[in-house]
Amino acid sequence: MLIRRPPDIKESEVTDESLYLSRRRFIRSAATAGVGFGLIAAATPLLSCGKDRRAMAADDMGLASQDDELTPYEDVTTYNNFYEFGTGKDDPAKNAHTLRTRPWTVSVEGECNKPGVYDIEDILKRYPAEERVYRLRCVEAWSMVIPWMGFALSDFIKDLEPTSRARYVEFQTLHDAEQMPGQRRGVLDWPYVEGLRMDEAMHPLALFAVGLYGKVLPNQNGAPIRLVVPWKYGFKSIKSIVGMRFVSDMPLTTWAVSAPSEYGFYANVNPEVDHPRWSQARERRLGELRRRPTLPFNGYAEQVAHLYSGMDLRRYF
Ligand SMILES: Nc1nc2c(c(=O)[nH]1)N[C@H]1C(S)=C(S)[C@@H](COP(=O)(O)O)O[C@H]1N2
Ligand SMILES: [Mo]
Repeated sequence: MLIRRPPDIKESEVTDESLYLSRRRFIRSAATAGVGFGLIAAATPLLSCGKDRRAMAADDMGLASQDDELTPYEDVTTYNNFYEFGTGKDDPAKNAHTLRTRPWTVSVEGECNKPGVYDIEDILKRYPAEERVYRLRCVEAWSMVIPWMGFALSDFIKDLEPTSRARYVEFQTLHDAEQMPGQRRGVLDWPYVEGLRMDEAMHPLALFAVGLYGKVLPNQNGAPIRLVVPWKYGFKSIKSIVGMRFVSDMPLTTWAVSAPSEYGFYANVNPEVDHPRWSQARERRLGELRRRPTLPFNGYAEQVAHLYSGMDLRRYF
């Protein structure tokens, strides 16, 4: 198998592993000391030394607002959807230890100039993780605020040089029932597949997450690499990615295939378009009692609404 390094790595750009680790350790200590969002946000410039201007701009846009308290680590890592490990919210935390996250590769195919098989270690070196605090809103009407560690999906995609025929990008989760016992059951068509339109994928808020709370991503949260698309319902944020493909036609995504009347391709968080079986007007932030109103595009309308101007969002839900 051909293992390629990501294109054009300049040695000076490769982040020193110890720097990466020390940045992570710093956030962990801040987080475990029980400090709220304010201090973490204040610490961000320190943590992100050495990152480029593009990433800085994304950071300004990406942070959750001051009203958002971080969801405790315990909740983020024990209340999960990851059907490959069972359909109960506590199943992934109990069962995901069977996933082996090394060695791990992401294979890239389709309409791009740099297809290949990329090793996770090379990816981590080439694209240093920075902290971004994003809300995650599940279609089931609960939400969390998570300090993700990751890098812009657009940085990775640019280096792959998609051709003009690439209109969408498709992502695939590992398909191995031995490591993912939930795949023995036909609850979904395996492997889990998700996709984004190219302009969505290139938006600076779209993140490849490799950690949270300053630590390596726990298996149940999609180790070793997952998508986080904060303005869309959680099911778009596909976990444990092993494949990416640039395509011309809209990908057939797992939930949209499984229940097309309930889950669309776009899946933008929208309080005005209900799920057929429940309202999307409100949400329950984990750890809070009173439900809060759901915000259009999960609160990121200012940054992303223009991507959908002229589209009927009731039809393209
Ligand atoms: N491969 C895969 N990715 C997945 C899922 C899944 O079942 N399998 N569930 C999705 C759903 S419905 C949600 S809400 C988020 C949950 O992410 P979290 O458990 O890290 O909070 O992961 C998404 N990614
Ligand atoms: Mo979800």
